[in-house]
Amino acid sequence: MNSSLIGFPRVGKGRELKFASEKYFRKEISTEALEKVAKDLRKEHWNLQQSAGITHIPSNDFSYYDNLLDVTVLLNALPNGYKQLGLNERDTYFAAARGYQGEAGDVKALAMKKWFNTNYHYLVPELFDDTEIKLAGDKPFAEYEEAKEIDVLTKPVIIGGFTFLKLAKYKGSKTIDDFTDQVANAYIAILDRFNEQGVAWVQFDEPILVTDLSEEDVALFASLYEKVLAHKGNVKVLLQTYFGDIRDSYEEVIGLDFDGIGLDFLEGKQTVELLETYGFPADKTLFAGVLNGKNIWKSDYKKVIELVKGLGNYSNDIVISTSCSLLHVPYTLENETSLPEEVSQYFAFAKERLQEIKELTELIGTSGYEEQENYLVNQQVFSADRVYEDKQVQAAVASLAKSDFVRDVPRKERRAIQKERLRLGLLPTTTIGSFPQTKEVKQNRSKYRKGDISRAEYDENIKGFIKECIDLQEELGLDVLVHGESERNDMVEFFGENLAGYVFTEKAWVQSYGTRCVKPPIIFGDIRRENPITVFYSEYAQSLSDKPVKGMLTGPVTILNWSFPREDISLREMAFQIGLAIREEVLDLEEAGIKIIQIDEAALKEKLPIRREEWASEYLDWAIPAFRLCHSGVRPETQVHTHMCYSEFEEIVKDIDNMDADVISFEASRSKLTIIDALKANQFETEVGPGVYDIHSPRVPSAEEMVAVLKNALTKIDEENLWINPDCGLKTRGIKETKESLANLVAAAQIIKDAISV
Ligand code: THG
Ligand code: ZN
Repeated sequence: MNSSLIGFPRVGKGRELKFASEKYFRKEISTEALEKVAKDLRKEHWNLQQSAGITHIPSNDFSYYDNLLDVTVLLNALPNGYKQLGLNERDTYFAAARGYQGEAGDVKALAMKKWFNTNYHYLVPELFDDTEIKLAGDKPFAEYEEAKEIDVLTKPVIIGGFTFLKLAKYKGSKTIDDFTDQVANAYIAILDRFNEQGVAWVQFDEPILVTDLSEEDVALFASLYEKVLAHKGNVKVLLQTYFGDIRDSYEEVIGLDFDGIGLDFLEGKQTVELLETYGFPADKTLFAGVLNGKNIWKSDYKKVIELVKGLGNYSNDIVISTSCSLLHVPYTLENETSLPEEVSQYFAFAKERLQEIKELTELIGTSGYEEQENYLVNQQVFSADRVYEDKQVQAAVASLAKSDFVRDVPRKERRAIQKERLRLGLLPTTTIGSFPQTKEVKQNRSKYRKGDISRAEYDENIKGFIKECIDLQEELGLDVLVHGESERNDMVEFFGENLAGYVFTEKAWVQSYGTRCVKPPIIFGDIRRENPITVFYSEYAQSLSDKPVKGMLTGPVTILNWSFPREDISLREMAFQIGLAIREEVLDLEEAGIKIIQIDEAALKEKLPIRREEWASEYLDWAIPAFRLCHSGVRPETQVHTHMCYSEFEEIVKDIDNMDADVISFEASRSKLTIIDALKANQFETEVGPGVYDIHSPRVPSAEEMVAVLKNALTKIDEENLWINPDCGLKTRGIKETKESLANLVAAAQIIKDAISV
């Protein structure tokens, strides 16, 4: 049986690409040195897939920053603002990705958004009226040749024209229809080049097909591909979808001249039903996404083989594949030295998933596969009991009552009590929580981890960082302070490490955006808080200042969404278990004298179902209560904050308000301020801090530009309700740019306050 991969992690098993790129950004290495690292990684990854016997090995899944940005460049659609800097090709690309501030000019980065329901972020293409879309790059063709040179015949992978058009922002008066022909012609030119190269299969990724589409959308999709496929020549075209089923377009899709159709049988709830209802064309290959590309648990061979055999009812030309790109899982379990065997035996990361594919393709073709060694070994893992239960936690979740989700005093009344207690005045300034993770901060953690310093020394150092952080904020004149989070690697990993029921890894990195990676902890059993987690640090920080210092926690939905979840209990059950643990921490912080407690739900929207009809029933109906569970036990005078990243929560504004926080801060600077209109339209009650500058870019914003953002915000938000803050935590920034940016922020606040008071 043939096998296909949709994409492979590109950052490298030791995050080589990350470190090389960051050195390049700091001008420590040359373009050639960066390219060498990239080329070596591609080679290693292709060889690995080839030795696992994968028949459809992807190329062009590599990217220096983001695959959608690659397509934007390939289609000549990079905004002029970047081209006009006059930098070389690579640096123009990075300017679009990261923003640029230097001799050549000053431009912001493209907006960044979540890639469907993952923790990966893409850069949003911007189409202007004078954008001329045409084939303008060489990357996919060059990477095909590069692989061919080492005797790997690959399947080039490109994000498809429809997904590109649907995810783009239209900056002028032209709309999607005005660009469709240009896009079709560009993809025809792409296919021409592949024909010249003798490429056998090309994969066009169209994940947007798993979202709710209108009839017009589907018609546009169909007309686009009718044009493109008429020119495919000898190249076979695979339409690849993932992250769900394509219920709105399946009927049209099977009528188009694709040679292969890639469907997701794991997240696609209705995929089998679609095959059952409409059949699958005999002249096409079914690329069956049956192995999880997003989670790290071993595949159950019995289930996979039965699924694939069942698909034989619809097609006798099946290629087995992962459900989505393996970009979303870590590279290999081999990197883990301290996971006990009774834990690691359950896991398969990207490299181990390859091995599974290899074994499965062999087993599926073998009669009596149930007696084969590989099958038996796999089944042993699934038949043995896994020890992970905590009956007490299970009982606590089972006995939750309505009142456990409600604060005693309604928000409007709490507000007066809190104003009286905190006396912050109009337009308070604050930050989201983390401060720059300097070399010293990172060294402290790694020294402690290696056993080079004792816990006492470690904590002494942390106290030093906290003191520096508080002093800095006092100097800057911020109103509500934070302790800076120098004890945390990542806002979720940190809690994972401090909660029973979690296991965590050493090097299981997953790319989040650009060079940034996360190491999601793994929910292995029932979750319980065994000891206070943050109280020591928050209490110390508060002792250093008369101003309020926020206690900083991560909320249950975000902890869940940024972990690898269990597959044997529901997300709801896990969220409530984590909610109970965070609730205990909240109450301990309050007891320790912390007056403001921030519970971040940075990733609240991440697992919002892609299909609107499932929003409430499958998600919001437990996600919002899980957050409320954390803070419903505090006294009315304790102010609860929350924070959300990459917001785009216009459509769930009511649900956000219903989290019943007192204050929320969110990202609003890279994307437009449309969210503010939505707040007004929905009579949003929670006080708000729409971020006044983009922290994901090293660029220092001027006070004037923040004043403009604030003036705009004040046209829609009552001054009594407005907070002033950056749009996210500062951990990825350098100290120098942070000081400058925050000084400008405080200055901007003063300018606005002065303007209001006259
Ligand atoms: N944590 C997790 N997911 C996230 C964020 C987070 N997703 C969205 C948002 N924040 C943006 N993503 C990141 C991801 C990683 C980093 C910053 C923002 C980051 N990572 C360090 C790096 O790659 O160098 C590694 C962290 C470490 O040293 O432990 O800075 O905050 N889960
Ligand atoms: Zn954020």
